[in-house]
Amino acid sequence: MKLLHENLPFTFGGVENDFARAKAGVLQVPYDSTASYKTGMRHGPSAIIDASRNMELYDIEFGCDISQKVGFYTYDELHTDKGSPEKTVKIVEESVAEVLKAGKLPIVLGGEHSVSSGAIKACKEEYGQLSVLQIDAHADMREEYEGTKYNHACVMRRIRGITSECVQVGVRSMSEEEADYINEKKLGGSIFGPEFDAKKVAGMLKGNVYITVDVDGFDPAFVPGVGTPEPNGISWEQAMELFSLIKGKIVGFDVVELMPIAGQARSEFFCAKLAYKMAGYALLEK
Ligand SMILES: [Mn+2]
Repeated sequence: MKLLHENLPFTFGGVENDFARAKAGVLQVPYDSTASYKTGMRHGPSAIIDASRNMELYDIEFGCDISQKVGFYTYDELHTDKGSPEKTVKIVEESVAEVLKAGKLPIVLGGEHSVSSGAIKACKEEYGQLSVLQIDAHADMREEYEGTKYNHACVMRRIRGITSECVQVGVRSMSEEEADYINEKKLGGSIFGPEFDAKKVAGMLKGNVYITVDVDGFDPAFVPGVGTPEPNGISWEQAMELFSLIKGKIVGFDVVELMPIAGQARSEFFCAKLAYKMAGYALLEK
């Protein structure tokens, strides 16, 4: 698989695409074929890139221009398989493996949530031990949905099959099947709603940490541009507090499920700054 692309029109942060210097590799996965309600997540990555070119690169909290210290390399959009979520997940896995092989922090911009399991599989292969933090309104613990195990509604079930070290926060919506499964497997202690104790959650995340952010985990007042918005949700401050407690342990992350709303930039700006800050927590605090 060849990922490099030297002449992208737009890059994350609008920064120069310097492959040798970059410590982070940005992958765009424009995919939304299993979306259950509204679609449009395929436009998420380009909307995040576009917003990121217009945000301030100096960060008050870090006291520096994160992009200068980290260096971002933006890859061309992945060619997903619209007819097969399974093949798309595999394409993401191979692409993230390549980013890891190049010694860079993988940053995956979705696209719908199903793509995250490919990224996590690649990180688990690379690191052996991997904890996963999921921010999401939904448990995503169905065994299968609409004929495929690779539906976005099943992604945490797939991820928990890759690593048992998972913590979910912001969860406030699930099916009866999922509730029964969680009770039966006694997983309730690792699944929290929008009110969670950041120190407790951080304490559960051992070793290498991958963070998968379905932005519907946040209150839709902050991020209205999602396919399946749920009332309530976590705040920006809660997320930043949690990331600051696990900084330096983050080995990869994704920001998924953005569904841009025409004429309103709030959601894509939120996602762009979120990914930018997360890269700072991952790479500037080693
Ligand atoms: Mn969700």
